[in-house]
Amino acid sequence: MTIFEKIAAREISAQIVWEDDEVMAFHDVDPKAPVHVLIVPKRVIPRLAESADTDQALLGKLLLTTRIVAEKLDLLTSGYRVVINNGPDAGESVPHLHVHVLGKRPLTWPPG
Ligand code: DGP
Repeated sequence: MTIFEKIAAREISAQIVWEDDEVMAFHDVDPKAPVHVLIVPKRVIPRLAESADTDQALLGKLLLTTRIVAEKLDLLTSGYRVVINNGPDAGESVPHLHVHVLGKRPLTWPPG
């Protein structure tokens, strides 16, 4: 099981922001901004590069869930960044696809 599957199974605790039968959103344990939430599909896709055409609806759902998180955590006006790290050069550390939502501070561009 991945760490995020264990969170979904309540074997590891997390501060959950949103959940339904397909996805869950919870606060990152090592936040890089005042708001740093991860959105994770309950069905494991290891990373974006290993997604398939049949994952289209679930991938769309992950992006649509960013709006729910932004509404819940008051990011709609101030703005927020959505990030997916894929593979070593991007710093991916958990092999279970996840979308980062970062906000509540100005974020520099380009990212490091
Ligand atoms: P990435 O580098 O894109 O693979 O991001 C993985 C993120 O997962 C990283 O920001 C830290 C977070 N993380 C790792 N383990 C846990 C955990 O047990 N609980 C929570 N809430 N977040 C975790």
